[in-house]
Amino acid sequence: MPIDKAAKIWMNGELVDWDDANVHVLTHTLHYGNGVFEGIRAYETDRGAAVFRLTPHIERLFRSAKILCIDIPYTVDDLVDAVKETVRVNDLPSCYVRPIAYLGYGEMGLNPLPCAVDVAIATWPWDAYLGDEGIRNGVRMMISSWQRHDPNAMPPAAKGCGHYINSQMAKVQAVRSGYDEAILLSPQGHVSECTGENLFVVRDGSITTPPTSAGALEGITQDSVRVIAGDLGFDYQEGNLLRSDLYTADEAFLSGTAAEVVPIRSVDDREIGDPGPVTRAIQEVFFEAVRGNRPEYAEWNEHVDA
Ligand code: PPE
Repeated sequence: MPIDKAAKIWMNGELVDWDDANVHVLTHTLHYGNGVFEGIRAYETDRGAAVFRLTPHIERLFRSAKILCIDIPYTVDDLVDAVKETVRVNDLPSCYVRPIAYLGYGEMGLNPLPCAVDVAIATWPWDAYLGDEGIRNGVRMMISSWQRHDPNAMPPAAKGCGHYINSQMAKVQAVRSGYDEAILLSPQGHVSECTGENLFVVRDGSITTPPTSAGALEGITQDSVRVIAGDLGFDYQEGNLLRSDLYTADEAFLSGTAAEVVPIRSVDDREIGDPGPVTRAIQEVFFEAVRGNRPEYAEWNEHVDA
């Protein structure tokens, strides 16, 4: 998806002009893929822009970094403030926010420990990731022949840059096969997640989402769905799912920061159909909550203007 330029990008504590936010071609992460990132959204609310669940996203960035032995030279509070500053100065009512901690220029070779750790935060307007039509009427999914990572090869709990080669292969296969998005299975054959989203199945009014042990990222939107589902009185649990559970679901949907909450219409051409009542109810509350229209979830709206 093409990027629309914003004015400034935060790099190692400075706000630099968009076109000057460059790195050297020998930047370590460019070669070996060891870096960590986050995807966050800010939404327009009555009180100005609010970053949705900003602090949990930055905390996850630090957990990812810990797993991959990247020592971020800032605190969680530093980066929470830096994201707010970046959103404020770019003056976009709603936008996507991309913090990344990467191994910089100056070292080569596979030992990452001596590398300088650089941090950048960019923001740009990003429309519905799987399309407005997808949000309204659902997306068509295929189960990829690519597997999710074995946790002892690439730890799925870390949102690592290089991890996303796996997602890209599944995405390419899905798009070239005429589907909107892919679902990946774990090496044990359990449903894991999508290329950049968690996944949920609804059966007899009860919602099930795969656990981290099936290779799913601990999604922050997934956690918002958990809370909203509970408040709406739906039964919700983490549990292993097989591909046949997808084919026979009453409803299915996915969640992610970029994608938001999106119904699933079909999996491998087995129709699930129009978005059902559980999916609709959760979607509705979610979209009200991100825009600050749900007082019970006010703590999720981290306003950029104090
Ligand atoms: N699984 C994966 C693999 C994943 O990348 C994401 C987010 C999620 C689940 C959902 O997590 P959360 O955003 O905390 O609810 N994917 C990010 C990257 C998308 C991209 O194309 O880049 C995102 O949604 O920002």
